Amino acid sequence: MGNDTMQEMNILHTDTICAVSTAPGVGGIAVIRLSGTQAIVIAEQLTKTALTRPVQFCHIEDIDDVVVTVFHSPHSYTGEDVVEVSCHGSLYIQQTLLRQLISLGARLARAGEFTERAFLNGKMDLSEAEAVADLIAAENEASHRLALAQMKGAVSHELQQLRERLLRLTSLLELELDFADHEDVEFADRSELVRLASLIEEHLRTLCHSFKAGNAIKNGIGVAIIGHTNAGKSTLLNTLVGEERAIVSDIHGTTRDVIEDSVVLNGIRFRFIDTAGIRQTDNKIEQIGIERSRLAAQKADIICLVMDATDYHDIDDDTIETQREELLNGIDCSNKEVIIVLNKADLLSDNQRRLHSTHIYKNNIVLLSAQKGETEELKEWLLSIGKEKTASQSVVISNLRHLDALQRALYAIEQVQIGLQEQLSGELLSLDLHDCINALGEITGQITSDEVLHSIFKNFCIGK
Ligand SMILES: Nc1nc2c(ncn2[C@@H]2O[C@H](COP(=O)(O)OP(=O)(O)OP(=O)(O)O)[C@@H](O)[C@H]2O)c(=O)[nH]1
Ligand SMILES: [Mg+2]
Repeated sequence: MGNDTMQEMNILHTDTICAVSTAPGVGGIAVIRLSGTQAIVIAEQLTKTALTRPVQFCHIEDIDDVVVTVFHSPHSYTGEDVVEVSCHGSLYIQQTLLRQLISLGARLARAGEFTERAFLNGKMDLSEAEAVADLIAAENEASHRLALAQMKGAVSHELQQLRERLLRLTSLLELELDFADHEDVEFADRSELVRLASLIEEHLRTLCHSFKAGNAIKNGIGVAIIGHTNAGKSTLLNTLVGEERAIVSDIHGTTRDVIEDSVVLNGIRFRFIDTAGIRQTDNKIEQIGIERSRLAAQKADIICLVMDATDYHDIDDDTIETQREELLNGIDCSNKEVIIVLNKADLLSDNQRRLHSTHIYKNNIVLLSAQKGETEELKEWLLSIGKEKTASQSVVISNLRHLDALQRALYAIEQVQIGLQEQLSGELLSLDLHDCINALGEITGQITSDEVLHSIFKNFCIGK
């Protein structure tokens, strides 16, 4: 976005906004936030007090005793004058104060409008603003750490590095264009251009690749529990999440729909998805359920293939292969981990156990009793996969909008590389180079539209 547009938007945003910034509902304390040119004047009228100190105790007649904190522009979250009124957390007090603020000239803030203003006033770039929403939504250690790093500019810093390399590439190309005007000067050496383009390509590829880890951290790792009817899938789900989420019965075909619940293990979130047992059936509803099981398997990062150990005399390699084919037929498992869970271990005789155990160590098999809550080994296994899936060598991207822009930037730089190979003219190369720079600019918000901004900030909470 150009400077002119920025200024226009700033003018549009000079009205003073207000909102309750604490969670909706009753609490010990609630914070009402005001931001805009009239914030301090309006707060002074509300409290009938001259707000001369940064933090001031005030009595608002017939309503409440409050603490008012004043942040003068530009040293505030939004960059504007900001006032925070901490009142007692009754809904009645919150509503009454908001009504008074509105009657004094403030208007209710839209979702994310405070952060939107912080972005428009240059307090943070767009990727940092988006990380604020992620930080608020973070519910475990890994996603919190990721959002915090992004809010503190990890992605922006990375993009800045890329931008510098791209600008260097642009200036080399421009130099070449200048040379091209003098026919007597030899064509510029392009090896530095090739080297820089390949560095940029590699950098972009690493960032795109990190999305997998970012997504696993932010949205959790999907674990689909798949198997024949009555194998004990729902029992396993209940044991893993520690509550009776799914109905368990000895009737085959009990579960008809997908049931999802998540658990955080060692700071990583796992989304367990119980599914309808797979079998041949004429029942229409059950058929739909089975189709959903397949979809869940397709979408999952990990598949737990649950088998009833008592159904097999000896769990040899062929049996496992047949089961895999039968249950995962047509599902692309190339990017998934499949763990075979041999359930109902408590019903096995010592002899059967011995027979099974020879194969267990060879294949990805966990022998357990879901009913008896024996899931430690399975959890350890899941964790080791989870750690791998959430680990990344580089700064981690976790936002789909960023991934989309990075992929476009990658495509553009690949075009530059092809162009270099084919000895295309500098003019043609610079077109693709600009596409690359523009795509990156969309992430930090240097290039953006109202529409994009609106779609980003509408997902924020009101008051942030
Ligand atoms: N002894 C023993 N019984 C189990 C175990 N796990 C499940 N069961 C029993 O097996 C039966 C089927 O369990 P579910 O968890 O409903 O099986 P499911 O795979 O979800 O079955 P569908 O929903 O029909 O596909 C129930 O009677 C459970 O109590 C186990 O580890 N040991
Ligand atoms: Mg079930």
